[in-house]
Amino acid sequence: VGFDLSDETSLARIGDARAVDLPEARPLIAGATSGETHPVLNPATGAQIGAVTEADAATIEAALAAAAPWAAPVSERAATLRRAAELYEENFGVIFAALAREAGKCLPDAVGELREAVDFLRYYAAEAERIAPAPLGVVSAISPWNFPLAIFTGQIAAALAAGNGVLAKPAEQTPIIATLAVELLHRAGVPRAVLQLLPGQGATVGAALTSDPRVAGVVFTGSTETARLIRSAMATHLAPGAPLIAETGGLNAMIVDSTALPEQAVRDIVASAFRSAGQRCSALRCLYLQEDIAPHVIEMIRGAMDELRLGDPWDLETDVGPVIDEEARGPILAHIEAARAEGRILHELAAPASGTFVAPTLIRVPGIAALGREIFGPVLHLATFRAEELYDVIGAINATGYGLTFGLHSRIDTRVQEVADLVHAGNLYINRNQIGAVVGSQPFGGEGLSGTGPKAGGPLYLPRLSAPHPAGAATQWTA
Ligand code: TXE
Repeated sequence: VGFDLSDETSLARIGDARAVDLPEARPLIAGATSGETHPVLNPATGAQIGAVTEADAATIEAALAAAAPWAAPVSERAATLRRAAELYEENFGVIFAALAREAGKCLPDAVGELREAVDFLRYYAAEAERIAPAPLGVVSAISPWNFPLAIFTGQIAAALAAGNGVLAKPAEQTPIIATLAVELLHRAGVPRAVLQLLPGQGATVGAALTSDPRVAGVVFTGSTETARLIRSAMATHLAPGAPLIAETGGLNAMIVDSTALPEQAVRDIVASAFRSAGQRCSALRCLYLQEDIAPHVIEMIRGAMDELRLGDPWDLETDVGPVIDEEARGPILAHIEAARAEGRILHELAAPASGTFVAPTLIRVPGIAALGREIFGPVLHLATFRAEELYDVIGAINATGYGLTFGLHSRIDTRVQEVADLVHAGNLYINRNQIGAVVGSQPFGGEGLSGTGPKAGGPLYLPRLSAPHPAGAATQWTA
């Protein structure tokens, strides 16, 4: 990737991007558009940073009527996606500016997100060349605001690599980043009828794109509740067997036993729970500490939390930016206040007065069952266990019904093996940072309430978005 936060030239170019103009967010379709225009706000300041024109019913119909699979041969599709990856890299300044201003992303998180986006483009290009998939038809891609570039691009890149047409519906909160990305994909050579962008509300635009019989499949990342709505809309309106790939929330745990290396564990705990202000589906929500090491490790967590800097996402010193909006912040603050009323706060920082910040907070809980649901912010819950309670802890983690990420810090090999076998989770992190995934080498996705699979950035993803090969054509799979 053509930038580096330790390199002077990159830093100068990033500095120049502070005041760069962002495009106006709007439908990008193969036809005329119309719709209402609304302001877009910066979560760190509340200031208006731009505007979005949301797709109305006529625009959605025009996009559905124009939508077409990508007829180009697989080599051309792959080359176009690789060209898009280059354009993403060349335009890092404006991309970082949009991620900071519209999504409140700190620079190191923005760098990680751009890397993941270009990895998805290149990975699915290579996968398409490897398996030569045939398209399903036109696919709807419904994405969230927490990775408004990486998840948005990953969904689209996979569907396009398989030769599908794509109707992309970005989250309400992040239409500008989506507009930037689709402009770059069009500039790389993806035809306008093949990739169309429809910004707007989930209940209107999202619902329309998941309940039209012209749609052959849906890729979705967001809440478990919305995934349920989409599944039932698809069952009523789409062809039988139309695939839904859903990646939803998690209630992620980590177990740290008394043989763990405390420095390493604490570094991983704090990064997983608080980076991106806890707004990652992979983030650690409930930490189980073995009782005999708990006082010492809690002290170390407090110290590491005190090192976190909250503030302007554009400032290189900042570790924790705001949460996405007031609607997201309200329930997180209410959850913290309920814990405070019960005297369960173990540590908390101070948040900047303006913007939608939530101070990183450590809360004592009896166990993961006390969380009930995903708290999508910088809040870490902590429980302790005695050696003989390990199986009860694993049972409680599995009983949440989610199964996205799970971390374990232990130096007993047999325990690592046993716990890894027993815990239901799509992604395991053993003695390492419980953050995200690596496209192509550690594909990402969960089980149970956390999603349908297949894992993003893994070899089963493209086949799910492709027409089944005719019988006997399995030889198209090459190693
Ligand atoms: O999600 P929604 P929200 C979790 C997290 C968060 C909660 C709510 O716990 O607090 O979900 O977030 C579109 N038909 N995650 O409200 O509503 C919507 O417009 C079709 C975890 O942002 O699910 C947006 O584009 N589409 C997560 C997308 O769905 C609909 C990331 C996601 O929004 C729709 C985000 C409908 N009826 C939230 N209603 C993760 N897995 O990382 C909404 N949408």
